[in-house]
Amino acid sequence: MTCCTLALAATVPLWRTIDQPPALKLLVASIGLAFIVGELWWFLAPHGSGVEARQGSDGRQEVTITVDGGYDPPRIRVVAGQPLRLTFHRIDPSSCVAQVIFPDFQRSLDLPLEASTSIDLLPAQPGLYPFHCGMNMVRGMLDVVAA
Ligand SMILES: [Cu+2]
Repeated sequence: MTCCTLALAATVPLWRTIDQPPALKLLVASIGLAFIVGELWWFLAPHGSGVEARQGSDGRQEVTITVDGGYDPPRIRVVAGQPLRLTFHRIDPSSCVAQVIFPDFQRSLDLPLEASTSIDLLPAQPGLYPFHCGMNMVRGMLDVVAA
């Protein structure tokens, strides 16, 4: 009995291809592609044109950013050539966001939990200046425009 069961198993393939109509293949591939594009858009595309910095005292631009799973607002529009003060208010306990790095300014800032911490920058040239957490997972963008 055992011999026949084994013989049968050998003749029936474990995996066989069931041919599907081309339209169905195309549909499944399209849905997959749509998900890939959507994911790239979600993680990489700029969302909105950014929040404008407010004018503080003595000609300084000021923005407060809430750190909670991400930077809110994630994109900040500031004017070139004017001093900028960014205040981070961290309410996210994750150690991931305990530090924020500004690679183009060669500056970093430690963010204590449940506190507001400020950094002063001088965005001299227009351009896009990303900032991110210590592990480059949480990201924000400074959009510096000409005065
Ligand atoms: Cu991180």
